[in-house]
Amino acid sequence: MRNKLAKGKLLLCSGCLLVSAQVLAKDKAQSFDQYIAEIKTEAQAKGFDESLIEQAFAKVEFHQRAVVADKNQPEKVETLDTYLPKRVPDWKINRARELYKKHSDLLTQVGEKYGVQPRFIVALWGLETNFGKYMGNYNVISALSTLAYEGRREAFFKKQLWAALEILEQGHISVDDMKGSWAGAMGQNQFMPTSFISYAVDGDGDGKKDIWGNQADVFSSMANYLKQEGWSDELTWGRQVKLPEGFDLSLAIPKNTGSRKNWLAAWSRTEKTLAQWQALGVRRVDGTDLPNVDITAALVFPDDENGRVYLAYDNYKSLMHWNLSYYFVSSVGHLSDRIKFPPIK
Ligand SMILES: [Ca+2]
Repeated sequence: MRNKLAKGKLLLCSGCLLVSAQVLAKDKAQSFDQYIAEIKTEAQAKGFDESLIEQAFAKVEFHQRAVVADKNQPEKVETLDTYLPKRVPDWKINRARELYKKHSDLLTQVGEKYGVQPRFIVALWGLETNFGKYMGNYNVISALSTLAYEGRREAFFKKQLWAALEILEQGHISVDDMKGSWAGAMGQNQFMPTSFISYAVDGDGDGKKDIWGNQADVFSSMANYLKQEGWSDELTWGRQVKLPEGFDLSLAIPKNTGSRKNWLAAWSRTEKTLAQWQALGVRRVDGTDLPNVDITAALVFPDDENGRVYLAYDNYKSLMHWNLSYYFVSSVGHLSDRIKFPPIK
């Protein structure tokens, strides 16, 4: 009898929990709907056409996974020596070289127009989406709405939403085909909507900037990004170097500068000519002299002074604008070097 009662209580209790979980889920859904209603009003106030707004938000959904992914970005527990072989494995190098060859006419044309060596376009393409294979399957309006609603970076994601509406308004893509990552990075080059507005171009001249499906648009948009951010095809990205014993480590950019602004300030404070670095005892990783060219470079430690050391050339700054991450930039540089050597026949 006592057992039965206890069991009955337990059942009743789990029933209560189930009901309250459903109520919570419903509350959450309702408040997301309310949030979308507010967003739509705000979009109207910004001057977007009412039918465009209705169409854009017609199938909007709250993506629980987007929020979970945003809160669980992996912490870095690697060094560049363990990271690079995983991020730039041999198969990816081979694939990059194959695709470089396959698209060489288009790449040469785009590279000359924008002044960007094609190997960097292919390297970025490979690292962002495995050469267009993994663009993300989230509806961008839903992903951005979810992240704005979640609130941790509401202002940022609302800005991305307005940019996404502008892209739809300009007719470059339909709402249903506007797919991206959980964070709203879109297409084969993973441009956030504001980057699309700033850098995307119509490479094939059909009137649309289609970074999802048109190869000329994808390559041209990437090259245009780099060019707008100061790229020079007379330089490479940087090179791995060796430091002499007792080297003054304060000559390098500190590891964690906290922001792009601080990082650029540290660059300006520490950059020197290659001749000056040579005089300080810095050498190529094989021990030979640095190139005898009149350019400046800054010293970076993606891990710390015991890890890999690089002399970074001005183009490194353009790549750090694309993604403020030493690991990302090192991967792009490394892959681009492997596309260059040995020469593709
Ligand atoms: Ca186009």
